[in-house]
Amino acid sequence: MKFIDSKFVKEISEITNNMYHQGWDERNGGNISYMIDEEYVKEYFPREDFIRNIDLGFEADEIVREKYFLVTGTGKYFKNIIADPETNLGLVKIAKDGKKAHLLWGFKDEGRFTSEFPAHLMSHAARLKVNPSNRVIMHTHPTYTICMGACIPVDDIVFTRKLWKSNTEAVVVFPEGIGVLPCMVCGTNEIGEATAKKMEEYRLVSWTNHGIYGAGNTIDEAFGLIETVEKTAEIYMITLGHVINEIPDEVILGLARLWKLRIKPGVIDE
Ligand code: 2HA
Ligand code: ZN
Repeated sequence: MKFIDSKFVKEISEITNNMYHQGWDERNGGNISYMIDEEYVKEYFPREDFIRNIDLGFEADEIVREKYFLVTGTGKYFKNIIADPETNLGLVKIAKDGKKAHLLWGFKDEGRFTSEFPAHLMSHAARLKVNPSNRVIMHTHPTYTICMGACIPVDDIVFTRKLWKSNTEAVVVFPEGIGVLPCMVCGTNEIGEATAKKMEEYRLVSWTNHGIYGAGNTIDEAFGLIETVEKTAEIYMITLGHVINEIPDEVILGLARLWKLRIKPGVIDE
């Protein structure tokens, strides 16, 4: 079987098409990286003939060296991936020295990975250290999440509390809360490092005035986290200034008891 027909390419093609249709990924907005275990890569590329090397522009953490990532291309549009994955996606192996990536498949038009690949690799490294099963880092521009970030202080506890108080699903889906970064220049190592630092604690990081990062063991987990934040942010923004029935703290604590959740301390008074 060819790699283009693999479940990995299919999953990314389908989810990016879905995300585009949610209205989250205008133009070249958004990027995804999916770590693929060696045993699967070897099924498709037993000889590992590299097409070319691509500089990373930073030194990747040891935990992601010699690991394989299927990643979206820079300047590429989510809406176009499903029709032409081999141009819009690339499969790379991070070199042993951590400074470059070997291209195994894709980026057919001489392209390279997303400008946010530093943030992705640093986030993968941070998540893998707390959860060795993490495989996916997903970045996108969901409208209401960006609106909400613009309307509230840049603070993990405030954002988490407002989400938990607006939709009973929120605390159940992300009991650890959400990390928040101020507006920063994207595509840099600095925003990558700041994102990765938050990823030590959270699977979700909001980039104020820009979008969101989600992490997960699967595409479904990362997407599910982001869509729950976005749905909740939509509820928050539509009801902003009108709310009478906010979710009481006791209900949030009751949900935590029912689902045996370890919720982030300091968000709800106990
Ligand atoms: O890849 O979303 O953050 C385009 C972006 C940059
Ligand atoms: Zn972005």
